[in-house]
Amino acid sequence: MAKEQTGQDATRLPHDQIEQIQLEGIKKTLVRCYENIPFYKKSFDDAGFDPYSFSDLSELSSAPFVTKQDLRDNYPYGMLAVPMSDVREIHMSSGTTGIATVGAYTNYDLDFWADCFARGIKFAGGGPDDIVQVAYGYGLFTGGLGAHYGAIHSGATVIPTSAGNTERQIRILRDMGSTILCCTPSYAMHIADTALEMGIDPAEEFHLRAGIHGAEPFSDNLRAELERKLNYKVLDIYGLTETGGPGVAVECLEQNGLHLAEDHFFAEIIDPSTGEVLPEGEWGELVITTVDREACPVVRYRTRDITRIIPGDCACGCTHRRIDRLHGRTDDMLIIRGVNVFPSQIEDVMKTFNQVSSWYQIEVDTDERSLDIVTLKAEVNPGFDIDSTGAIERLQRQISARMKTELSVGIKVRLVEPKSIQRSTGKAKRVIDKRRTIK
Ligand code: DLL
Repeated sequence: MAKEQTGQDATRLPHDQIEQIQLEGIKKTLVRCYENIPFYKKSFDDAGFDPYSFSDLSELSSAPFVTKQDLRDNYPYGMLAVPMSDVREIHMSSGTTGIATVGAYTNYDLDFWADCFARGIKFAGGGPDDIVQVAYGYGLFTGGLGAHYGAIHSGATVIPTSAGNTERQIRILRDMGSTILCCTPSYAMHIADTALEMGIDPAEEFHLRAGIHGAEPFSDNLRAELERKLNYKVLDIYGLTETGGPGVAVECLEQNGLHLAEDHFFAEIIDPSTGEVLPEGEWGELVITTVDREACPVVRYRTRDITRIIPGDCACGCTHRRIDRLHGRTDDMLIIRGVNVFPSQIEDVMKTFNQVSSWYQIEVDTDERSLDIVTLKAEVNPGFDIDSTGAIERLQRQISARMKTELSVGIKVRLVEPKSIQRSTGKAKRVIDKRRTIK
């Protein structure tokens, strides 16, 4: 039987047509939120925002924001805009730092979610001839099923390995001829390193054309290393549980920013301290309004993620605007003696030293004067002779000096043996903030 083919290509619509879709969709979304979700009724009324008179996208900036805390306060079903009988599937954020946030989907929501992820597969040149191995975790996390539905939607064959069982994962990659790997970038690195340890050269023995990696920030240098080790193209995919999971934006082969799925998500960049909308090109916090999400629409959701809208058109021909690769979240930003630094920037500088592997953690603590002390703990590569006299100290000093030149921050560097930092099959834990621990 012929595999499913998707219909019209939404990624090539003229931009004024996309804006028309956004206007019509958001008009309905505002009214549906106001009439069906008591939280929005109160917050619009309190802000004096009239959803019925909305007639231009620029007016959205006068609507109030919604935050993760608002979603938590309305746990579990307070943000539903449809009757439960219309809900087909529910996902949740991990909730490790508080009450989980709930994301529900109608049939329509599931369809467009699949389509958004499938855009990434198509950007990678994928389709019915591809085998997509999904090594994101299946379950409440949106990565596994989002990639799964996307692969089916693109017409490809899907192998739902889920995260973990890395040796089996590697055998499947080699034996089944998987051409697209979907997982977090840190897990892709773990797969590559483990394969090499097993005596399998993934660049030679895997058949990958692309990796669709997201759910955590990763530097350009880490991307380059993945591409070298796995002999494929890495495309970055972005999304979050609160807006329906992966597929809000995804890179094309130009690797020059992530195309928003603007027919489903309206993006604004704001100054996180004032809430003011920033002009195109400026870095700030991404705020998302869902255009047509039925079960859990969000109006001006503050993602806390830092990016910018990239001005201009993309050579790939996709007409949807791009966001830049994410540096990190406002919550992850380190302020070291007044200088703002994201962990991925530290990673980028660290990765310019080929003696150092991709496994690192950043420890933040305070000294007796309450000043922040940041230590980069990073593994050396297996070939590096950790015992040779003075070599480690020399390298540590060099890395530290380069951090100072490139990022203007003082970072202590502690190099450790290979495999001494815990591996993760999902999102890697890069920052250990000891300041937040009660001693
Ligand atoms: O991480 C959804 C996802 C799954 C995205 C698979 C991509 C691939 P959450 O667990 O709710 O959802 O976490 C969302 O992860 O606010 C960002 O801070 C971060 N994040 C997601 N994608 C990227 C990315 C999924 N490409 C939070 N680059 C978001 C950097 C990312 N950070």
